[in-house]
Amino acid sequence: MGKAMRFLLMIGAAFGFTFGAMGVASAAECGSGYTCIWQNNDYGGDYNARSINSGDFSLNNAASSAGANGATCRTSRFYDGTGQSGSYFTLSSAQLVGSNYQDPNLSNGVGNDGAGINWDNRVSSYQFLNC
Ligand SMILES: [Ca+2]
Ligand SMILES: [Ca+2]
Repeated sequence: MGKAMRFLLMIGAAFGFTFGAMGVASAAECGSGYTCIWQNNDYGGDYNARSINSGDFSLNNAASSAGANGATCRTSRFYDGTGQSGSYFTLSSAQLVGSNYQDPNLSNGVGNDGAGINWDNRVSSYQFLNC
């Protein structure tokens, strides 16, 4: 196991414990291979994580924060419409890219392709890309 991976696991364990103790879902809970959305800002409230190639989130038009952690796919795309339709924004995998992989407040823009756009309570579906 590399030094960087050990560090990430340490950080993940630390955050998991801290936020777990407070009863609040944390970004660290977007596990390896998942793409994730949360009902509230700062990764709070109801949580929906998916690991299959594409589909609809059960938390529909309610997400206020998001994260991506693809295990073999470098990016995750989040769509306004169901069935991967309409406009979208893209986040990178936390473990494969390590930057631009989460956003605590979708209302003020998200990702590079969603910059400056209000994405609050709009996400309906997702797709893993660059696999
Ligand atoms: Ca919301
Ligand atoms: Ca929508």
